[in-house]
Amino acid sequence: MPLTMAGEFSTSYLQILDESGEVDRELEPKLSDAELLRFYRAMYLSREADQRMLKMQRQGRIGTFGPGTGQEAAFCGPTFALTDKDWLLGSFREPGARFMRGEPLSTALLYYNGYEEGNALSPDKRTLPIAVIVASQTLHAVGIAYSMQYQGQKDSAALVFLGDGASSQGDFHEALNFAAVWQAPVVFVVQNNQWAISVPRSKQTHSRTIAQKAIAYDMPGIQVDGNDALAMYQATKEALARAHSGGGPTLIEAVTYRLMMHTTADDPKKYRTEKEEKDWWSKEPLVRFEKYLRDKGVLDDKAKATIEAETRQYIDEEIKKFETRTTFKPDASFDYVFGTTHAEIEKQRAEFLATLNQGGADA
Ligand SMILES: Cc1ncc(C[n+]2csc(CCOP(=O)(O)OP(=O)(O)O)c2C)c(N)n1
Ligand SMILES: [Mg+2]
Repeated sequence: MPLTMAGEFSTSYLQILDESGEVDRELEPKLSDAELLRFYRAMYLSREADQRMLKMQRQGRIGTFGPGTGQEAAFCGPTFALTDKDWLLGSFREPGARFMRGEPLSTALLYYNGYEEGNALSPDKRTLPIAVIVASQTLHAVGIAYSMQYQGQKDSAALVFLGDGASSQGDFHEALNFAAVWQAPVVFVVQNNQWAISVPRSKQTHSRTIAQKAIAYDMPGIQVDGNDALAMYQATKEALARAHSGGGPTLIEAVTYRLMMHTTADDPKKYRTEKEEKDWWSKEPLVRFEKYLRDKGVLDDKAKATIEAETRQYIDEEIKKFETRTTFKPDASFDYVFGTTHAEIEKQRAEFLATLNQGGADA
Protein backbone atom coordinates (compact mmCIF):
# COMPACT_ATOMS: atom_id res chain seq x y z
CA MET A 1 0.00 0.00 0.00
CA PRO A 2 1.65 3.31 -1.06
CA LEU A 3 1.73 5.68 1.86
CA THR A 4 2.63 9.34 2.10
CA MET A 5 4.38 10.91 5.05
CA ALA A 6 1.95 12.27 7.69
CA GLY A 7 4.75 13.86 9.68
CA GLU A 8 8.40 13.36 10.59
CA PHE A 9 9.52 13.49 14.20
CA SER A 10 12.76 13.34 16.09
CA THR A 11 13.97 13.91 19.63
CA SER A 12 17.21 15.71 20.48
CA TYR A 13 19.66 15.11 23.32
CA LEU A 14 21.68 17.80 25.13
CA GLN A 15 24.91 17.43 27.06
CA ILE A 16 27.27 20.36 27.74
CA LEU A 17 29.48 19.01 30.54
CA ASP A 18 30.47 15.41 29.94
CA GLU A 19 31.00 12.68 32.56
CA SER A 20 34.66 13.65 32.99
CA GLY A 21 33.85 17.34 33.46
CA GLU A 22 34.93 18.50 29.97
CA VAL A 23 32.80 21.39 28.73
CA ASP A 24 31.53 21.96 25.19
CA ARG A 25 32.73 25.56 24.71
CA GLU A 26 30.19 26.32 21.99
CA LEU A 27 27.25 25.37 24.21
CA GLU A 28 28.60 26.67 27.54
CA PRO A 29 26.07 29.07 29.15
CA LYS A 30 27.29 32.57 29.90
CA LEU A 31 27.19 32.63 33.70
CA SER A 32 29.35 34.90 35.86
CA ASP A 33 31.76 33.45 38.44
CA ALA A 34 29.40 34.56 41.24
CA GLU A 35 26.43 32.87 39.55
CA LEU A 36 28.37 29.64 39.03
CA LEU A 37 29.39 29.59 42.68
CA ARG A 38 25.81 30.21 43.82
CA PHE A 39 24.71 27.32 41.60
CA TYR A 40 27.39 25.00 43.00
CA ARG A 41 26.61 25.97 46.61
CA ALA A 42 22.94 25.08 46.08
CA MET A 43 23.85 21.61 44.78
CA TYR A 44 26.36 21.10 47.58
CA LEU A 45 23.88 22.13 50.27
CA SER A 46 21.28 19.73 48.89
CA ARG A 47 23.75 16.81 49.01
CA GLU A 48 25.01 17.64 52.51
CA ALA A 49 21.51 18.21 53.90
CA ASP A 50 20.45 14.81 52.52
CA GLN A 51 23.34 13.04 54.18
CA ARG A 52 22.72 14.71 57.56
CA MET A 53 19.01 13.97 57.33
CA LEU A 54 19.75 10.31 56.61
CA LYS A 55 21.74 10.13 59.86
CA MET A 56 19.01 11.95 61.76
CA GLN A 57 16.37 9.59 60.42
CA ARG A 58 18.41 6.57 61.54
CA GLN A 59 18.74 8.16 64.98
CA GLY A 60 14.98 8.63 65.21
CA ARG A 61 15.23 12.43 65.10
CA ILE A 62 13.09 12.84 61.95
CA GLY A 63 10.54 10.69 60.12
CA THR A 64 10.66 9.11 56.65
CA PHE A 65 12.03 11.09 53.73
CA GLY A 66 13.21 10.49 50.16
CA PRO A 67 16.77 11.64 49.42
CA GLY A 68 17.60 13.55 46.22
CA THR A 69 21.27 12.51 46.20
CA GLY A 70 22.55 12.10 42.64
CA GLN A 71 19.83 14.27 41.12
CA GLU A 72 21.14 17.69 42.22
CA ALA A 73 21.84 18.87 38.65
CA ALA A 74 18.41 17.70 37.50
CA PHE A 75 16.57 19.83 40.07
CA CYS A 76 18.96 22.69 40.88
CA GLY A 77 19.71 23.39 37.18
CA PRO A 78 16.10 24.14 36.21
CA THR A 79 15.47 26.05 39.44
CA PHE A 80 18.52 28.22 38.80
CA ALA A 81 16.89 29.31 35.52
CA LEU A 82 13.71 30.56 37.24
CA THR A 83 12.94 34.13 38.29
CA ASP A 84 10.86 35.18 41.30
CA LYS A 85 7.90 35.67 38.95
CA ASP A 86 7.90 32.01 37.91
CA TRP A 87 6.19 29.25 39.86
CA LEU A 88 7.79 26.05 41.11
CA LEU A 89 5.90 22.83 41.73
CA GLY A 90 7.35 19.47 42.55
CA SER A 91 7.09 16.16 44.27
CA PHE A 92 9.35 15.10 47.15
CA ARG A 93 12.53 14.50 45.12
CA GLU A 94 13.91 18.01 44.76
CA PRO A 95 15.04 19.20 48.21
CA GLY A 96 17.71 21.57 46.82
CA ALA A 97 15.17 23.21 44.53
CA ARG A 98 13.04 24.17 47.52
CA PHE A 99 16.08 25.54 49.38
CA MET A 100 16.85 27.68 46.31
CA ARG A 101 13.32 29.08 46.48
CA GLY A 102 13.92 30.26 50.06
CA GLU A 103 12.88 27.28 52.17
CA PRO A 104 15.07 27.06 55.28
CA LEU A 105 16.30 23.55 56.18
CA SER A 106 14.57 23.85 59.58
CA THR A 107 11.25 24.12 57.73
CA ALA A 108 11.96 20.96 55.72
CA LEU A 109 12.82 19.18 58.98
CA LEU A 110 9.48 20.25 60.41
CA TYR A 111 7.73 18.67 57.45
CA TYR A 112 9.61 15.41 57.85
CA ASN A 113 8.53 15.32 61.47
CA GLY A 114 4.89 15.63 60.55
CA TYR A 115 4.28 19.33 61.15
CA GLU A 116 2.09 20.95 58.53
CA GLU A 117 3.90 24.29 58.92
CA GLY A 118 6.88 22.61 57.24
CA ASN A 119 5.05 22.26 53.95
CA ALA A 120 4.00 25.86 53.42
CA LEU A 121 6.24 28.57 52.03
CA SER A 122 4.90 32.11 52.03
CA PRO A 123 2.75 32.76 48.91
CA ASP A 124 5.17 35.38 47.55
CA LYS A 125 7.72 32.58 46.99
CA ARG A 126 5.47 31.12 44.28
CA THR A 127 6.48 27.60 45.37
CA LEU A 128 3.81 25.03 46.05
CA PRO A 129 3.91 22.43 48.83
CA ILE A 130 5.44 19.00 48.22
CA ALA A 131 2.95 16.86 46.26
CA VAL A 132 3.05 13.25 47.40
CA ILE A 133 0.19 12.17 45.14
CA VAL A 134 2.31 11.09 42.17
CA ALA A 135 1.78 13.33 39.07
CA SER A 136 -1.00 15.43 40.67
CA GLN A 137 1.29 18.46 40.57
CA THR A 138 1.41 18.41 36.76
CA LEU A 139 -2.27 19.37 36.60
CA HIS A 140 -1.80 22.07 39.22
CA ALA A 141 1.09 23.48 37.15
CA VAL A 142 -1.04 23.71 34.00
CA GLY A 143 -3.81 25.41 35.98
CA ILE A 144 -1.39 27.98 37.36
CA ALA A 145 0.23 28.51 33.95
CA TYR A 146 -3.17 28.98 32.33
CA SER A 147 -4.05 31.48 35.02
CA MET A 148 -0.82 33.42 34.38
CA GLN A 149 -1.68 33.50 30.68
CA TYR A 150 -5.28 34.57 31.39
CA GLN A 151 -4.14 37.37 33.70
CA GLY A 152 -1.54 38.56 31.19
CA GLN A 153 1.40 37.93 33.57
CA LYS A 154 3.77 37.52 30.65
CA ASP A 155 7.03 36.90 32.57
CA SER A 156 5.50 34.14 34.68
CA ALA A 157 5.67 30.47 33.82
CA ALA A 158 5.16 27.33 35.92
CA LEU A 159 7.94 24.76 36.18
CA VAL A 160 6.94 21.33 37.44
CA PHE A 161 9.12 18.39 38.46
CA LEU A 162 7.91 14.83 38.28
CA GLY A 163 9.45 11.36 38.12
CA ASP A 164 9.71 8.73 35.40
CA GLY A 165 7.04 6.73 37.22
CA ALA A 166 4.77 9.77 37.29
CA SER A 167 5.02 10.01 33.50
CA SER A 168 2.97 6.78 33.30
CA GLN A 169 0.08 8.34 35.23
CA GLY A 170 -3.06 9.63 33.48
CA ASP A 171 -2.68 13.01 35.22
CA PHE A 172 0.57 13.63 33.35
CA HIS A 173 -1.01 13.02 29.94
CA GLU A 174 -4.03 15.16 30.71
CA ALA A 175 -1.69 17.90 31.86
CA LEU A 176 0.39 17.73 28.68
CA ASN A 177 -2.73 17.68 26.55
CA PHE A 178 -4.25 20.81 28.09
CA ALA A 179 -0.91 22.60 28.30
CA ALA A 180 -0.54 22.16 24.54
CA VAL A 181 -4.16 22.97 23.65
CA TRP A 182 -3.97 26.19 25.66
CA GLN A 183 -0.31 26.85 24.79
CA ALA A 184 0.12 27.45 28.51
CA PRO A 185 3.47 28.73 29.82
CA VAL A 186 4.58 25.56 31.60
CA VAL A 187 7.80 23.54 31.65
CA PHE A 188 7.58 19.86 32.60
CA VAL A 189 10.82 18.41 33.94
CA VAL A 190 10.74 14.63 34.24
CA GLN A 191 13.49 13.43 36.52
CA ASN A 192 14.05 10.03 34.95
CA ASN A 193 16.03 8.46 37.79
CA GLN A 194 15.51 4.97 36.31
CA TRP A 195 13.34 3.70 39.17
CA ALA A 196 9.85 4.19 40.60
CA ILE A 197 10.45 2.59 43.99
CA SER A 198 11.29 -1.00 42.86
CA VAL A 199 9.87 -0.70 39.32
CA PRO A 200 12.59 -0.15 36.70
CA ARG A 201 12.22 2.30 33.84
CA SER A 202 11.89 -0.63 31.37
CA LYS A 203 8.70 -1.85 33.08
CA GLN A 204 7.33 1.67 33.32
CA THR A 205 7.14 2.62 29.65
CA HIS A 206 8.02 1.03 26.30
CA SER A 207 8.99 4.42 24.82
CA ARG A 208 12.67 4.73 23.94
CA THR A 209 12.76 8.16 25.57
CA ILE A 210 10.36 9.98 27.86
CA ALA A 211 11.08 13.21 25.95
CA GLN A 212 9.41 11.78 22.82
CA LYS A 213 6.07 11.80 24.62
CA ALA A 214 6.02 15.53 23.77
CA ILE A 215 5.58 14.65 20.10
CA ALA A 216 2.06 13.32 20.67
CA TYR A 217 1.03 16.69 22.11
CA ASP A 218 2.96 18.69 19.50
CA MET A 219 5.14 20.51 21.97
CA PRO A 220 8.95 20.76 22.04
CA GLY A 221 10.57 17.89 23.94
CA ILE A 222 14.23 17.33 24.69
CA GLN A 223 16.23 14.66 26.45
CA VAL A 224 19.02 16.10 28.60
CA ASP A 225 21.92 14.59 30.53
CA GLY A 226 20.29 15.09 33.92
CA ASN A 227 23.62 14.86 35.74
CA ASP A 228 24.96 17.81 33.75
CA ALA A 229 24.10 20.99 35.67
CA LEU A 230 24.91 23.29 32.74
CA ALA A 231 22.73 21.37 30.27
CA MET A 232 19.80 21.25 32.69
CA TYR A 233 20.10 25.00 33.28
CA GLN A 234 20.39 25.81 29.58
CA ALA A 235 17.53 23.56 28.41
CA THR A 236 15.22 25.06 31.04
CA LYS A 237 16.29 28.63 30.30
CA GLU A 238 15.36 28.16 26.64
CA ALA A 239 12.04 26.50 27.55
CA LEU A 240 11.20 29.36 29.95
CA ALA A 241 12.08 32.00 27.33
CA ARG A 242 9.67 30.26 24.94
CA ALA A 243 6.95 30.05 27.62
CA HIS A 244 7.38 33.74 28.54
CA SER A 245 7.09 34.84 24.92
CA GLY A 246 3.84 32.97 24.24
CA GLY A 247 5.51 29.90 22.72
CA GLY A 248 3.73 27.41 24.99
CA PRO A 249 4.88 24.37 26.95
CA THR A 250 8.02 22.19 26.82
CA LEU A 251 8.82 18.70 28.07
CA ILE A 252 12.35 18.10 29.38
CA GLU A 253 13.54 14.61 30.28
CA ALA A 254 16.49 14.62 32.68
CA VAL A 255 18.35 11.32 32.45
CA THR A 256 19.69 10.78 35.94
CA TYR A 257 19.80 8.20 38.72
CA ARG A 258 18.45 7.84 42.25
CA LEU A 259 21.71 6.99 44.00
CA MET A 260 20.11 6.26 47.38
CA MET A 261 16.99 4.43 48.53
CA HIS A 262 13.48 5.49 47.40
CA THR A 263 12.79 6.65 50.94
CA THR A 264 14.36 5.76 54.26
CA ALA A 265 11.73 2.99 54.49
CA ASP A 266 13.14 1.22 51.40
CA ASP A 267 16.11 -1.11 50.76
CA PRO A 268 17.23 -1.00 47.08
CA LYS A 269 19.52 -4.02 47.55
CA LYS A 270 16.36 -6.10 47.27
CA TYR A 271 15.79 -5.16 43.62
CA ARG A 272 18.91 -3.73 41.98
CA THR A 273 22.61 -4.54 41.75
CA GLU A 274 25.47 -2.77 43.46
CA LYS A 275 27.25 -2.67 40.10
CA GLU A 276 24.44 -0.57 38.61
CA GLU A 277 24.71 1.88 41.52
CA LYS A 278 28.51 2.01 41.20
CA ASP A 279 28.31 2.74 37.47
CA TRP A 280 26.00 5.69 38.13
CA TRP A 281 28.17 7.01 41.00
CA SER A 282 30.89 7.49 38.35
CA LYS A 283 28.52 9.84 36.47
CA GLU A 284 27.20 11.79 39.46
CA PRO A 285 26.70 15.54 39.00
CA LEU A 286 28.69 17.28 41.75
CA VAL A 287 32.16 15.91 40.93
CA ARG A 288 31.99 16.93 37.29
CA PHE A 289 30.62 20.39 38.08
CA GLU A 290 33.40 20.91 40.64
CA LYS A 291 36.03 19.91 38.06
CA TYR A 292 34.55 22.38 35.57
CA LEU A 293 34.68 25.19 38.16
CA ARG A 294 38.28 24.34 39.10
CA ASP A 295 39.38 24.21 35.42
CA LYS A 296 37.73 27.60 34.93
CA GLY A 297 39.52 29.06 37.95
CA VAL A 298 36.24 29.76 39.76
CA LEU A 299 36.87 27.28 42.59
CA ASP A 300 40.05 26.29 44.42
CA ASP A 301 40.83 24.39 47.64
CA LYS A 302 40.42 27.51 49.78
CA ALA A 303 37.02 28.45 48.31
CA LYS A 304 35.87 24.83 48.59
CA ALA A 305 36.89 24.69 52.27
CA THR A 306 34.91 27.89 52.92
CA ILE A 307 31.80 26.47 51.22
CA GLU A 308 32.15 23.25 53.24
CA ALA A 309 32.51 25.10 56.55
CA GLU A 310 29.67 27.56 55.85
CA THR A 311 27.33 24.79 54.73
CA ARG A 312 28.11 22.70 57.82
CA GLN A 313 27.50 25.70 60.06
CA TYR A 314 24.19 26.50 58.33
CA ILE A 315 23.01 22.89 58.67
CA ASP A 316 24.03 22.76 62.37
CA GLU A 317 22.16 25.99 63.09
CA GLU A 318 19.03 24.89 61.25
CA ILE A 319 18.95 21.52 63.05
CA LYS A 320 19.30 23.35 66.36
CA LYS A 321 16.51 25.74 65.42
CA PHE A 322 14.26 22.79 64.59
CA GLU A 323 15.13 20.71 67.66
CA THR A 324 14.82 23.53 70.19
CA ARG A 325 11.43 24.64 68.91
CA THR A 326 8.70 24.05 71.46
CA THR A 327 5.67 25.73 69.91
CA PHE A 328 3.72 23.58 67.50
CA LYS A 329 0.23 24.07 66.25
CA PRO A 330 -1.53 20.69 66.23
CA ASP A 331 -4.41 22.00 64.12
CA ALA A 332 -2.16 23.65 61.50
CA SER A 333 -3.38 21.29 58.74
CA PHE A 334 -6.80 22.98 58.94
CA ASP A 335 -5.16 26.33 58.09
CA TYR A 336 -4.16 25.20 54.60
CA VAL A 337 -7.25 23.48 53.20
CA PHE A 338 -8.62 26.63 51.56
CA GLY A 339 -7.18 30.09 51.04
CA THR A 340 -9.96 31.56 53.16
CA THR A 341 -11.83 30.40 56.28
CA HIS A 342 -14.51 27.83 55.61
CA ALA A 343 -17.33 27.02 58.07
CA GLU A 344 -17.17 23.23 57.57
CA ILE A 345 -13.40 23.13 58.04
CA GLU A 346 -13.70 25.28 61.19
CA LYS A 347 -16.29 22.84 62.56
CA GLN A 348 -13.88 19.96 61.95
CA ARG A 349 -11.03 21.93 63.56
CA ALA A 350 -13.14 22.52 66.68
CA GLU A 351 -14.04 18.81 66.90
CA PHE A 352 -10.38 17.84 66.48
CA LEU A 353 -9.20 20.27 69.18
CA ALA A 354 -11.96 19.13 71.55
CA THR A 355 -10.87 15.48 71.09
CA LEU A 356 -7.25 16.49 71.63
CA ASN A 357 -8.09 18.32 74.85
CA GLN A 358 -9.87 15.23 76.15
CA GLY A 359 -6.59 13.32 75.90
CA GLY A 360 -6.18 12.35 72.24
CA ALA A 361 -8.06 10.50 69.55
CA ASP A 362 -8.54 7.34 71.65
CA ALA A 363 -10.18 9.23 74.53
C1 LIG B 1 -1.10 8.37 42.94
C2 LIG B 1 -0.06 7.68 43.76
N1 LIG B 1 0.19 6.37 43.58
C3 LIG B 1 1.15 5.74 44.28
C4 LIG B 1 1.87 6.41 45.22
C5 LIG B 1 2.99 5.72 45.99
N2 LIG B 1 4.29 6.16 45.44
C6 LIG B 1 5.00 7.13 46.03
S1 LIG B 1 6.39 7.49 45.18
C7 LIG B 1 6.06 6.34 44.01
C8 LIG B 1 6.99 6.14 42.86
C9 LIG B 1 7.28 7.38 42.12
O1 LIG B 1 8.24 7.12 41.14
P1 LIG B 1 8.79 8.27 40.23
O2 LIG B 1 7.64 9.05 39.65
O3 LIG B 1 9.73 7.66 39.27
O4 LIG B 1 9.53 9.25 41.25
P2 LIG B 1 10.82 8.97 42.15
O5 LIG B 1 10.29 8.44 43.47
O6 LIG B 1 11.67 7.98 41.45
O7 LIG B 1 11.47 10.28 42.32
C10 LIG B 1 4.86 5.68 44.28
C11 LIG B 1 4.29 4.61 43.45
C12 LIG B 1 1.58 7.79 45.42
N3 LIG B 1 2.26 8.53 46.30
N4 LIG B 1 0.64 8.41 44.66
MG1 LIG C 1 11.79 7.59 39.37
